[in-house]
Amino acid sequence: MNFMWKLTGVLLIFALLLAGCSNTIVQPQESTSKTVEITMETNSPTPTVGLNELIINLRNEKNQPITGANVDISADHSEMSGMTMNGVATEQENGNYAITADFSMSGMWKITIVVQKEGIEYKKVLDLKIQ
Ligand SMILES: [Cu+2]
Repeated sequence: MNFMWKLTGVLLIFALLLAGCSNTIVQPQESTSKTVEITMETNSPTPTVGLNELIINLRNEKNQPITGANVDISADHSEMSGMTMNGVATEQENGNYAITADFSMSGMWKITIVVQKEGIEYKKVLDLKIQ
């Protein structure tokens, strides 16, 4: 018996799926799940130029206040590049986190709220009109 193994045209194709290469940059994800509900209000219904208090409220899917979170706020004057301020909101009662911001100009400001809780990051971007 003569066994002839004719190995012709054996191509080894290594498909390297580098799906994990984006791990170096952790981008905050837009909060699409119901895990953290982020809402914001201001101390005045018609915020004007100058000091304004922003109150962020955090709720879970059962509408219970979320405590012990880290809440980073940044504000960008939408019509101008480089006019940015940021800070950490101070926790209050009932899932509220407050920060006082000095808006130097009227117009539309983009408020970016980044919430960190137990290693998970949630993000919400809102527009705020300063009169
Ligand atoms: Cu400006």
